[in-house]
Amino acid sequence: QEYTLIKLKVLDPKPQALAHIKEDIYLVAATLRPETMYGQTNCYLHPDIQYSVFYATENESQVFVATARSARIMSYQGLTKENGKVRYVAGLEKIAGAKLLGAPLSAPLAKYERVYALPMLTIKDDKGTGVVTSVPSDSPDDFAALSDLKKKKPLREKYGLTDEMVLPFDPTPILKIEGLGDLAAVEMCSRLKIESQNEKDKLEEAKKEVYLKGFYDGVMLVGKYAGKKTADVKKVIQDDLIAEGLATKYVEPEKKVISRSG
Ligand code: ZZB
Repeated sequence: QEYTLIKLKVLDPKPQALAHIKEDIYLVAATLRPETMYGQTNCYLHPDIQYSVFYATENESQVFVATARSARIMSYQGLTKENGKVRYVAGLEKIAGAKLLGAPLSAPLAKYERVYALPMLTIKDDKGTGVVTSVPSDSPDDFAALSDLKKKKPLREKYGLTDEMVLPFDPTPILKIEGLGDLAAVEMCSRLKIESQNEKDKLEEAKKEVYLKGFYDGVMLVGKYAGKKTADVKKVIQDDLIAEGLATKYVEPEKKVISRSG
């Protein structure tokens, strides 16, 4: 499975644990939906997942944050200096997501200049990079997690987040899906009366519906390719992002499990 690896640059003031690093630092998120990057409102980390901070690119001029598992995979895809080797920033082979929450980020193509790293409790540590970029207009999981944070001040406080990191960010219309409108994930969450990010089954159903329709037949409303179908712009937007150094490719190896659903 080939993903686009979106690079969200960590801005100042950096989280304390990363403040001493001189290279540019990126949270890297794997997605199959590069055309939705216009709708990013934040990035998600799991507070309890351990992330690795490591040198990336051939000349080690950049630092990536992702799970150790995905760092290892990246090292076999030319994303580190030496094939099969991951060089960690000293002392940062493992750092809990919690310590990176509230980090200000620059998200490629997003209308918000500055977004923040926020917690999501349903992130899996064995999929992608464990970093999930958030598009609440078109991803029901993302909308549910953002809504939880907006509704619950104690949840924000628990993770040391200020209101400014959460409240100003609303789902933005970026593509239109017939029958679901221009905020498909919001629409599905409302139809299925989804109240929180923990409603796994309903969210799965919402995701299926939005994916099925949005992946191919959505029509772009914003950006350079407005008016075109999502299926037709996916690849060009990926190419554009890569050409600008804002993304790269990432291939997730097949799981060694025989599964019919894939
Ligand atoms: C942006 C985006 C925009 C996403 C959207 C989805 C949607 P899949 O297709 O099942 O492989 N994701 C990536 N890694 C993780 C993880 N470790 N834990 C939880 N979620 C993760 O799922 C790939 C999508 O799941 C990725 O694409 C990412 O969110 C998330 F409009 O990135 B996506 C209807 C979905 N819409």
